Amino acid sequence: MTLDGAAGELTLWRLRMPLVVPFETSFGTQRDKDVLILSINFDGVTGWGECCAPAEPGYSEEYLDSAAHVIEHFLLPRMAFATGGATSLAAAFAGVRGHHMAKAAVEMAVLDLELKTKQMSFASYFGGTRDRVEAGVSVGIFPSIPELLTAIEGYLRVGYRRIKLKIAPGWDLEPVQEVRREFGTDLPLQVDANCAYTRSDTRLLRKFDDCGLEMIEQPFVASDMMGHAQLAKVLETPICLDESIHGAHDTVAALGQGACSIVNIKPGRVGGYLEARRVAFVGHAMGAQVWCGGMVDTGIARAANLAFASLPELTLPGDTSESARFFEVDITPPHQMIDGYMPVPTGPGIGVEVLTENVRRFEVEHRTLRIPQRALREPQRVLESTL
Ligand code: OSB
Ligand code: MG
Repeated sequence: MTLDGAAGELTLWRLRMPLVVPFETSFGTQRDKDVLILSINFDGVTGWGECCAPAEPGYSEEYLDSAAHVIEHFLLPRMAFATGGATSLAAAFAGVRGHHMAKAAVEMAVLDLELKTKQMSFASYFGGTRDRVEAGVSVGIFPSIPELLTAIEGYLRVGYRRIKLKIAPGWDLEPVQEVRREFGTDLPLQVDANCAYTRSDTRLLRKFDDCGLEMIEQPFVASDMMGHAQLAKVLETPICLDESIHGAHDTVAALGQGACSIVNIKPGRVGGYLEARRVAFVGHAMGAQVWCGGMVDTGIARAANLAFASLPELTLPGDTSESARFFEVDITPPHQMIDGYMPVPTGPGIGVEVLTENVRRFEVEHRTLRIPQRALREPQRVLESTL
């Protein structure tokens, strides 16, 4: 698929979708999902992409409006040079540093478009080998321990096979110990600190070694590779990195210096599914365990993530939950768990239909942009004028 030779159109949609319950993490409480999705229409086919950048720059530097700006002003003009389709986007976008979530959203839409025309699913394109993946759930911080236990009981009752607890100073050892007491030592349990601790908390973090956790995710700030490497030497609990890993090179560096033994791969954070696959391959080759994270995704990114999670290199259950974990009404038919597993979509592209009436229902605004004709006809001139 090439985007030259005919007119293409890209629409940026900003939606606000209510969450079924507030989601609290160490960087704040989320009550709605503000999300940027994009559709690319080309020759009668529509490809959909979702940007995982949250409304505010709390998880990383990127946020919804920064992503929309970068897509409109810097990525869209360069799309015309991606004449080899999705696999050529990285080279076309190379002059724009960072902004992985913005780039990933465009890549998802182009891949969806391309694979729909080829009648191929994301999972088969990626090399997925499973038709279902274990369902895991990320559980936020609660106002009290009884409320946390009630929420977990509900997740276990519907079939989740792995629980991840968000932790932060003041909400860490005690809730984890209470969860263990209530649900036993066989429950696959892990914690995610979202960068909330520092090296001076090492003594506290060592106490998690008695809790039988599968891993502790991102205890320190993203840039503190050395801190994580030193922590790993004194913890029995394996360290998983999320915010620190921006691509395959970071993965090699983190694993090479012993900063982690597990990687949470979020395709948006690393710039797209193609780079996410490289992270999975290199991580697996270096002996790490890798799994697919989530960003409170709508049915679009959830579909693509399930396809990614079906790769054989992804050896641990991910934050691959049902749509109902976050949304009563989604913008695709809901992804539903069956016996503790999430089915991997099999249809062309992302493999799920986008319900445009629901997109309209949650729409805050949209903006349709033409993939510039001048760019399509005279790529070299536009390339020179945009660099
Ligand atoms: O750190 O994994 C994280 C959600 C938003 C931002 C960061 C994280 C999360 C989650 C949610 O843990 C995972 C999900 O979407 O189920
Ligand atoms: Mg995380």
